[in-house]
Amino acid sequence: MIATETLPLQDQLKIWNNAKEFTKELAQLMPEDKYEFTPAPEARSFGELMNHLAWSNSAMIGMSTSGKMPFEKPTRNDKQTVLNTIEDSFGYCIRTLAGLTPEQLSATVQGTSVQIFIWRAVAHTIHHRGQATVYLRLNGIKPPTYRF
Ligand code: NI
Repeated sequence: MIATETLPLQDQLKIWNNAKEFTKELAQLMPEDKYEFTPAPEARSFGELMNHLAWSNSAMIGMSTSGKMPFEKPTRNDKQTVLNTIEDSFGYCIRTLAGLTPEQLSATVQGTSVQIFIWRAVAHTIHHRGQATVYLRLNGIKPPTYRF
């Protein structure tokens, strides 16, 4: 194993907790009857987008830390399902990361460090949440100001 510098776990958990709350806030702002809204026919609906954003985190963190995906991909994209996915998936990631030892945090899985998987999950979240803010704007809803 190669010892590497990592961002302190407490700082990483702050980022994840903030991401969970911010994502939940966006999901709450979209009215239930707009969860089917899509800006282009080939793009995901708002519900699909938010489910994809949230569920992917548990898949990436689960695969890199235990080789397993902890949850099935959600099959419904209604508001309550999305809110549950956010709660379950981010909650899983926060609990899992909080329980990792420094050795596990700097481990390498199939040639890629766990830290890289974590960065990918955070970058993926920001990527899709940025899209979600435009979905809100297109429905006349002011998204919350970005925070970190
Ligand atoms: Ni994606």
